Amino acid sequence: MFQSQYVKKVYDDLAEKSKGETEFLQAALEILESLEPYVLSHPEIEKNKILERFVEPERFVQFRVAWVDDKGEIQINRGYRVQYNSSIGPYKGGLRFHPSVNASIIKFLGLEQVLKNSLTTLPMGGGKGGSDFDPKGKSDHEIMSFCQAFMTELYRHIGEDTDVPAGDIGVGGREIGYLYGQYKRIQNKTVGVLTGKGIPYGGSLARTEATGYGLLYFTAEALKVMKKDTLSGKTVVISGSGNVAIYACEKATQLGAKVVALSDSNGYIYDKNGIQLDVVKEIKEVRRGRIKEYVETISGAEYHEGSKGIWSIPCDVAFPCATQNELDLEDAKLLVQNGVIAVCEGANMPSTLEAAKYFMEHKIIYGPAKAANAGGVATSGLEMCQNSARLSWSFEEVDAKLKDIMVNIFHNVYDTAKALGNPYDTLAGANIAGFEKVSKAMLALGVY
Ligand code: NDP
Ligand code: 2IT
Repeated sequence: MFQSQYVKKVYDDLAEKSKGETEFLQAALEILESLEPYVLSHPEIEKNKILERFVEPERFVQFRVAWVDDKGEIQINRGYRVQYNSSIGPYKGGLRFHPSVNASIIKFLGLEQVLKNSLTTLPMGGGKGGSDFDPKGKSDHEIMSFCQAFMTELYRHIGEDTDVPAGDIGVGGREIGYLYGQYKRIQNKTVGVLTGKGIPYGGSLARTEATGYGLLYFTAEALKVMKKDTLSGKTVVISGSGNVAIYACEKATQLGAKVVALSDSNGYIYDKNGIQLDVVKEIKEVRRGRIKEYVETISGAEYHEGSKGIWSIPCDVAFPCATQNELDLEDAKLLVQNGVIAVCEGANMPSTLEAAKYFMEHKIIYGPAKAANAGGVATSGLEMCQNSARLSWSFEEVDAKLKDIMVNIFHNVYDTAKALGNPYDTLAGANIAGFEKVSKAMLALGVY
């Protein structure tokens, strides 16, 4: 598995200390394995124990969130913030509200975020946070009560030059509004301490669209360079139907592809004529409904129970945009057998390591999450710039910068993979390209 005794020991020690943290160890293994060539050719990494420090978060906060529901009953949830690495800038990364959230998931997301943020080329360190709070079925008032209680603890750990959270699963514009409102009331300061804010109070145009659009800009560049091809006329499958999936679908359609499927955690819809996104937006963004409601409006569309079945639909390009480990080796084999040419990740770690390796071995264009979905955090970085300058840029200006960043990320990843001898090993390309800057900064900053 490992060629370097040093890297093996770092992983083994981490595994010993992190028993039961499966997602965290999965991400750490994927990263450490692919960093080996870099570590072997840079002896200063081992000498200065950079890897041991890199896998250990600078700070991990867990806190109680007590709030009162609409029935007057007290509810208690767990809140988290991991401040993983600040060597290249303030901690930056989303907040996830989902019942599955635990320390392992927050740490895997935080570790990935460190390398992702480095790849954007903007000065942002890595962090992540969230809660096991389940927003599903909660009233607007309950969402607000929870967000206020959450921020009443979180505010002391964050700041516009310290740590800047944003959204992730279960945290969109509504939640960011309530969180930001509470921060402002406590601190009496109007600063860019959160991103993904609404446009009237300091948000950036194109942040809502950024992760999905960025994913498509990355994929279009990869198709152009690696296969001399375009998205025009391609059949596309996208899992999920949240923020990332919706705007991936929008940009894919604009680029001439036909998106035939979307999903949620209950099941998936198949529309052979191409998904009508206005109907999906009405269901998901306005009514906060379920994806199966699509077939009530669109005749001829099908709904299938169970979200995994989506990978059995033949397609040219697949975009997993729901959650971690939603695509395993069996799904990867099915996609390849059905002729997929590119799989680019909108979600974080949606493919298991076996699935990712299978794609790369079969010369499928594989866009690893930390590269392909970096458009969201990159545009968060642009929101921070605008807040600091007390300016707001036009949609076109932000979108053009986003596109530049995504094209640049692809080339950085691809060139690094080529230099390693395998242009399809984008996983190593992304990990090494992201790690190089972080490790150089850590070396320069002295022992900490
Ligand atoms: P949303 O909350 O807007 O949407 C999440 C979608 O994924 C929903 O369709 C949801 O279905 C589905 N989903 C969530 N959990 C599961 C699960 N356990 N099994 C199956 N489906 C599930 O979140 P986002 O669109 O923002 O996030 C999606 C992914 O993209 C996440 O991995 C996130 O980390 C990643 N990401 C998000 C960025 C952003 O800017 N928002 C940036 C970069 C990455 P259901 O409604 O049934 O729960
Ligand atoms: O996973 C991610 O990159 C995000 N959820 C976005 C983080 C951000 O700070 O915009």
